[in-house]
Amino acid sequence: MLEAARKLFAGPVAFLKSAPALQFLPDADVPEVAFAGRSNVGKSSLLNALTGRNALARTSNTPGRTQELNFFDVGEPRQLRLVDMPGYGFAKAPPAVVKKWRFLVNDYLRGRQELKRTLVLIDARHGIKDVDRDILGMLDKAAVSYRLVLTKADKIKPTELETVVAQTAEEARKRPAAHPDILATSSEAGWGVAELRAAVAESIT
Ligand SMILES: Nc1nc2c(ncn2[C@@H]2O[C@H](COP(=O)(O)OP(=O)(O)OP(=O)(O)O)[C@@H](O)[C@H]2O)c(=O)[nH]1
Ligand SMILES: [Mg+2]
Repeated sequence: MLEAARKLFAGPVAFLKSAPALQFLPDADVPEVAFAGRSNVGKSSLLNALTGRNALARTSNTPGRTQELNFFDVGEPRQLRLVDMPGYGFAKAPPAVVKKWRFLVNDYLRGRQELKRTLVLIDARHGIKDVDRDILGMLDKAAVSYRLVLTKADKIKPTELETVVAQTAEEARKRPAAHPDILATSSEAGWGVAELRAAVAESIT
């Protein structure tokens, strides 16, 4: 699977379009894998690391960088579409904006036929928070298959990482739509990126 995954991401990756609302979604004609998670957790950075392109998805120190659903096509002929999404739980944005993002993300996640897997990113420094549980509960209820991915693993000690992986796995086991295995990643250090590619390749085959 690692080799198949390497091949999948060795080909071209191209930005397709941004959808600020559901009526702008592209035709659902390719399997999709979406990146969800709190603002600033590292969704856009991990998408870049996964595709090996530094500046494909825009990243920023300031939470709330990604404001639309951004679609990226992978492979020639294209085999996969990655979806970078706005973050949730961003308290500083105006309430109307937060609400708009939440509806956009939730409606997309619940209603998309071609969505094969959602990657729910969790900051390894904090573990699963109540704002994360809200979205996990929504995914469980809608039976949308997802996988928990820890980000920014370079920011904590290996022993701390072990603890948060174990705690996250324990919670994942109790959630019906969650994949039981937890991936620990660092976009900065490149950790877990090959494994994540394999997980993505596996979810579309
Ligand atoms: N140390 C470290 N920093 C990271 C890592 N991943 C992301 N960051 C930093 O975290 C910040 C947020 O990253 P983004 O990828 O923009 O986060 P996002 O989840 O897309 O954020 P929104 O689009 O605002 O929801 C940036 O300053 C990144 O450089 C990582 O693995 N390690
Ligand atoms: Mg982003």
